[in-house]
Amino acid sequence: MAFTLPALPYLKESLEPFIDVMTMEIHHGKHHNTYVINLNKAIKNTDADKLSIEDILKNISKYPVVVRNNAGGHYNHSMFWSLLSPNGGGAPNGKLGNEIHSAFNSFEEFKKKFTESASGSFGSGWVWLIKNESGKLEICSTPNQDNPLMDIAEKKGTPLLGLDIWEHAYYLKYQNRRPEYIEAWWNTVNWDEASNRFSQIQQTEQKNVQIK
Ligand code: MN3
Repeated sequence: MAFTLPALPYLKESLEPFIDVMTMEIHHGKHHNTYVINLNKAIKNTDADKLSIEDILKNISKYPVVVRNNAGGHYNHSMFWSLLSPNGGGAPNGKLGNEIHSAFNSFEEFKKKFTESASGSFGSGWVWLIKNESGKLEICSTPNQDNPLMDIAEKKGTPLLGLDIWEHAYYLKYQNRRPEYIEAWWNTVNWDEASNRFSQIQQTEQKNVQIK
């Protein structure tokens, strides 16, 4: 089954002024679409053709680099769009809010650390908030289109939030001013979706415990 480009869950102009419509058009319609096309081409008539994107990522060391780049690109961007919202920003409530508070002392402290990591990462890549393998929340970054689900990742875990720091994500509006893009992005974060992801991880863990 071929992978497909997911439709945006909001209008592409609706994230203005934080993320401009031209960037959304090219980032989603061209960059992400190219990852989807190249992923489908790379896995055609291979075993990966029948797998979920998550199952491909978990065993990514078994695949050629073209699959790594494009499977990562497809997963990362699909997640990225779902974690943006015209009604985004603010801080998370509920369980995720509490967990961030206990891991980083405060939401402000978490935001500061995440921003520092995103501003300071060299070159193209992603910054993540993950639930790591020991069940703790952690900030980490990956180069290129890698992500923390990959078996080759330095820090492994399930991503709750991801920020694209490739220049294609911000250059049309912000040029070299990555810190301004990061500051603007916080206003678009869909914390409800991040909280949903957090609950889903907890439910999966509970099911796994019951099966054992
Ligand atoms: Mn991108």
